[in-house]
This record gives sequence, C-alpha cells and structure tokens, in this order.
Amino acid sequence: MNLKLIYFKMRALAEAPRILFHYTGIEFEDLMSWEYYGEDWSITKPKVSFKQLPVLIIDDKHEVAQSIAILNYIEKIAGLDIKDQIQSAKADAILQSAQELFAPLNPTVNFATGENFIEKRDTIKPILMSRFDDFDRILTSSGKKYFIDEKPHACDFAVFHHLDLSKKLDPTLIENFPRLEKFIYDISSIDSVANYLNNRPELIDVSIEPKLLINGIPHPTGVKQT
Ligand SMILES: N[C@@H](CCC(=O)N[C@@H](CS)C(=O)NCC(=O)O)C(=O)O
Repeated sequence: MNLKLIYFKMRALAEAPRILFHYTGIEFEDLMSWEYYGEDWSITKPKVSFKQLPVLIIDDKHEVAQSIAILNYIEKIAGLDIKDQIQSAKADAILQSAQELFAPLNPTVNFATGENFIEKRDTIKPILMSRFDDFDRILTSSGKKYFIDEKPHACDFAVFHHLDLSKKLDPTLIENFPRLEKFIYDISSIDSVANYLNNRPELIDVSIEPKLLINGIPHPTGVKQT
C-alpha cells in the first residue's frame, strides 16, 4: 500500500496523522501540496474533494479528506481501532473535542502577528483553559495513562497536538494542568514519537513572522511554495 499525506507549511491538522503514522510505524510520504500536485494551491483547491488539506492519497487512486477520517483510517489499518463500541464512542468524543480547538488555536499560532496575535491570544485563552480543564478532569478520572487505556490512540495524538501547540501561544497555560503535562510527557517519551518530534520542522518566530525551519531553511508558513 502506498500512502501520501498532502499538506502545507503549517503545524496544524496534519500533525496528529503524522504522529500516529510514526507511532504505528506505517510508512508514508509526507508531501507539500505543490510537491504532489505540481502547481499552485489556487489551481489545485477546486479539484480537491472538500477544497482543503490535509488529504491522504492511497495507492495513487483514492483521496481521503478530513483529518479525523485520515486518523480513523490509519488506526484501522494499524489494527489499533478500539473494538469496544462504548470505548470507541468515548474516543470519538475526545477526538472531536480536540478538533474543536483547531479553529481558534492553530491559525493564530501559525499566522497571526503583532497586535492581532495578542488580541487573538487573549480571546482564545479562556476557551483553551475551559477545554484543558475538561481534558484534565476526564484523564484524571479515567485512572488510565491515556484517555482510553494504557496505549495511545488517535484521540490522544489529536489532544497532544493541540496541547503542544498551545505552548507556542502561551507556555504558561498548560502549567495549570499537571495531569496534562504528564500526558504530554508520556506521549513525547514514546521512542518513535520522540524521534519524530525531535526531527520535525521547528515552528519559529510565532507572533512575529511565523516560519517552519525545513532542513535548516526558514520558510514562511502558508500554502505557497517557497
Ligand atoms: N475539517 C478539515 C479542515 C481542513 C482545513 O481547515 N484545512 C486548511 C489548512 S489547516 C486549508 O486547507 N486551508 C487552505 C484553504 O482553505 O484554501 C479537516 O479536519 O481536515
């Protein structure tokens, strides 16, 4: 099976699928939109199923859009999908609750600058605090290492991504939630995940002029080839 994950220069919705791929050891190609389609995003956009990325291309034939669908698919082919229907439904609830953090958090960290960043950060903080409180409470009351059991699932990697990204918005937010800090530590300590996290493009100059450091070269975040 040939798998290609197509995205842009940003640390956002492809991150949990990437981490899950690395965790499962399933090989995939990680490609920018222009590397796969060979043209500017403005030309590609109307041709992609929901006019947005990420998409997963399977065997150069099937296109799967929506990051949650991609995560679910990776879990299934890795045999990690949760067989118990109630636990599976609870995992879906965690995943969707993590996904709801995308819109305020990810574009702000990846793109906002100056006063605009500060305004957005201050609006987002209470939203994050409330949802982090939910995650903290649910994780603590589960008594498990991760949200469902002793092994991480797609929902854990989705939550991890948003918690981790929040450190770029305001590193002090997460400090209010020691159980979530432990969760971040546990996920980051998995060898295959640590290897990915230590080698992924660093997101730098957040709030000033955000860039991804790709192979040592700073590239402005965005949908355009640089
Ligand atoms: N619900 C979709 C949202 C996808 C999405 O918002 N993609 C953004 C990047 S994070 C995008 O394609 N932006 C470019 C555009 O809309 O033209 C998912 O979870 O995959």
